[in-house]
Amino acid sequence: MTPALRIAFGLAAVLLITAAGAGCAAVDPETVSDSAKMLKGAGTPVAVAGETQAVATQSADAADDPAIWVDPTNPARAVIFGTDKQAGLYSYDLAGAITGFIPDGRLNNVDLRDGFPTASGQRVLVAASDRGRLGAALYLMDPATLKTTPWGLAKLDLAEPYGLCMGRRGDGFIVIVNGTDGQVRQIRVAAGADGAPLWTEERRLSVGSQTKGCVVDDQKGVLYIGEENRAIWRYALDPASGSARALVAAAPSQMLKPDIEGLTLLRDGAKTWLIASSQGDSAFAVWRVDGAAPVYAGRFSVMAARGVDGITGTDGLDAMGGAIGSFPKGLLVIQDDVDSEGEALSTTRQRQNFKLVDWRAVSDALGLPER
Ligand SMILES: [Ca+2]
Ligand SMILES: [Ca+2]
Ligand SMILES: [Ca+2]
Repeated sequence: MTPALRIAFGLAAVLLITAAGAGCAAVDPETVSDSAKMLKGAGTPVAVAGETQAVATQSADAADDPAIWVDPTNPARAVIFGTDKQAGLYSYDLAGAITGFIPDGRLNNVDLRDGFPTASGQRVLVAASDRGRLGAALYLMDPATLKTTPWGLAKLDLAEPYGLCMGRRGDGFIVIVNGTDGQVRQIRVAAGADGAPLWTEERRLSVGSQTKGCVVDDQKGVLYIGEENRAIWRYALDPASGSARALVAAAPSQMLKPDIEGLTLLRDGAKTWLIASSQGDSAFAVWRVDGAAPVYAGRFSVMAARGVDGITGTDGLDAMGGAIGSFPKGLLVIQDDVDSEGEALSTTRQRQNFKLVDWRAVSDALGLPER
């Protein structure tokens, strides 16, 4: 929801209360669908491959952002994390079944990095933006057992933590959290001698207005941030670069209809693709970003198939290239605003979940180069 829309809903609520007198409930913006009454998206059609079980919170904006982990030594072992922004952190298997839930409150965006050193050995560091406790909620997943445990909170001076992404720079595990006021905090996280998390702030940025989606290209040392109503920006991950940035794409535009929501990267051999949720028309814009400057490659939308409904109004998404379970070239996991009853096209939001999409279907639909 944009600040302008928040104000509009606030005014609408005031008018309703004025007209109806005391006792009329205010409109909660989280109960208003992000699908904008769209039955399907405006991009090149791609068939959905599967879906997760719905999150438990119903009739509200709930499911928000996923993150994929795959065992580097066995692509059949994978975990999909997904937030319920009213309730906590889910984990799913590749069939979409819930394998765990940590009831940890208002977690919005989630990301992870492998190989995090602790006294007990390497763990997967998982972080989620926490709008209730105001910071980055931290978790450790044991890659041997696939069990995830809460590990503490990196408290941040953000008015409302919103987007979150993670990166690696040298030995450093970097967590970036941005806020609804466009403020960004970049911290470096490590395990202290006592086993508790230690974090130090590396940089703070002001993007301009409400920000959310972000993603880090560890290989190139690049941080992409989406300013919901205006643009996708590219910063260097190195904090010495300060606030220097370059424009990737502006909005509203042919490519992006606000809100600009989730951002993710997919590595396919030597190629790296940046994928952005164009929430305003339920599409996903794709750029090739391994060269000197981003090269736009097209837009897709995800349609119903195999008894699974299509995707509209996406908040967060994640993608990973290479073999993952039954997906030989890569997998996208994408939040769906309306997990429709009976799988029919619908804009009536009762529950939300995450959809699975085969990267081959996207690559074929957009005619992306094989090599
Ligand atoms: Ca939403
Ligand atoms: Ca749907
Ligand atoms: Ca469904």
